[in-house]
Parts: sequence; C-alpha cells; structure tokens
Amino acid sequence: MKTKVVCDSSCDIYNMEDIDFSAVPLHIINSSKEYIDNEDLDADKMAKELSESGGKTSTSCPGIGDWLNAFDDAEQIFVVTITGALSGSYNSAVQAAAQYTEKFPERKVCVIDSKSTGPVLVLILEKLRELIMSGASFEETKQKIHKYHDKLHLLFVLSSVQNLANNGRVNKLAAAAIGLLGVCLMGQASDAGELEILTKCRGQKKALKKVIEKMKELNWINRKVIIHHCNNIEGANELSKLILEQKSDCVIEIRKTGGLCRFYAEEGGLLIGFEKI
Ligand code: X90
Repeated sequence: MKTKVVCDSSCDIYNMEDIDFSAVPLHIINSSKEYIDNEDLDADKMAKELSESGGKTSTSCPGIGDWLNAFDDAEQIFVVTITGALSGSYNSAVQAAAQYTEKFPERKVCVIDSKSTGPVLVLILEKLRELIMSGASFEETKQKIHKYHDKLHLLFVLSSVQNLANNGRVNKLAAAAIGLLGVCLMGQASDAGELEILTKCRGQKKALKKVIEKMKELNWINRKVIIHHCNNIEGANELSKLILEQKSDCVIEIRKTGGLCRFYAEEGGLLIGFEKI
C-alpha cells in the first residue's frame, strides 16, 4: 500500500529520507519575475533581488490541481499545510482531498492545518515519518498526529513585518511599530493560526532572551527544538546556546528558510518550533 506525505513549501524542506514525500511549491511574484519555491530556489538571492527591485510582491498558494498531482496515485495520504488563517493553501488541499476520495472512494486523505509555518511543519512531518515507519495504520497515525500537533508551538523574532503588512497578513499598526531601526518583534502563532505579536525589543539579544522566557512559560520539553533562519546563522546559533544553557540534552535542528518563509520573515528573521507539555 502506497502511503505519501505531502506538504506545501512553507515547511522549508524539499526532501525527506525514508518516506514518499513531496513539497508543493508556493510562488513569490513581482512585476518582473515569478519565483517558484522549490529546491532550486536561492532564497537569499531572491530576497535581495526583490528588495532591490522595489514594487509590489505577492505570493500564491498551491491550487487544487497542484495538490492532486502531488497525491501521485497513493492509497493513503497525509497532507500538511501552512496556517489556513493566512493562506488559501489549506482550503485548496481540502478541496483536492475531496475530489480525490470522490474519484477513488477506497483511498484515504488526511489534511492537517498546521496553524503555523516552517519549523512546526517539520516537527509534524518528522512525527508522521516516525509513525509511518513504525507500521501504524492510517487511523492510528491520524489520531496520534493530531494529538502531537496540539503540543507544538511556534515563536518568532522578526525585524521587519513590511512584506506581511503589504500583503495584508498583519495589521499596518504593527508594521509601523517596528519601522524603527534595531527594533525586533517577538511573537507567536496564535491558537487560531494567526500572527500574534507578544513584545517589542531593542536588538536581537533582548528578543532572544524573551524567546527563552516564553519557552519556559509554555513548559517546553527538552526533546527537540527547530530553528529556521533568514540569512541569520549567528542569531540561530546564539539562540541555540541559550537553549542548551537551559537544557543541555535538547536536540536542536537549524536550517535556512525556503522561499516563502524567507520572503515573509525577512532578513534576520528567526522561526522557532518546539514541543510543550
Ligand atoms: O497563500 C499565500 O500566498 C501564502 C501566505 C502566507 C502568509 C504568512 C507567512 C508567514 C511566514 C512569518 C512569521 C511567522 C508567522 C507565524 C504565523 C502563523 C513567516
């Protein structure tokens, strides 16, 4: 029986070992160029080109047909999407799943709205892989992944929300609040999957301290923390050091954001995903 895991490219990874996996690209579009968020994209170069070119840039999520192509005739499919509160990706995946199971009634599709992005999607994907490899049934995997998902959390540190504001994903007031040089925002994905700003700090160092305080307040478990960064390996390493000072046996994965998260989290942005009690 063929089981497939399909995600949109907001997960920042394009390949997974051991399972049948594909990442369906979102697109980043401005007047002169369209960038496809796949493994061939140089996200830092894209960000540089976009900031130099000025003008309006928008993004688009996978359509129903893109999802159906990625389902690839599998009998059991787990789909994970970026938060449905900020993107149409989840909706189109749900519609694709409905069409697929109408055409093939014996096949099964489970669509998960991550209510988040980047690192939280990777945590979900890695758990799905573990469950699938252990031989768990579709129903058991579905039940366990929902339970696991409830325990995940996303924090972020951003020094600009200009692109989010220009595309109506955060209110203009919040955007104006950090127009100032050197101001960082620390926030979280809310339970509804919206961007929620928690505090405003002067400088990254203070923002990272706030991240640790918030992680402690949320009772994070020292199993795995995933940090995705926008051209900011120094910030990711610094945060990693602070986390290990708290819990030295924590496993930390650090990687660069792909195209979609690179565009919205902007230069220096950090996304932090972890498990809580
Ligand atoms: O459908 C589309 O065109 C995609 C729109 C995506 C908009 C949101 C992307 C957020 C990327 C920004 C910081 C973290 C926010 C967390 C809130 C869930 C990352």
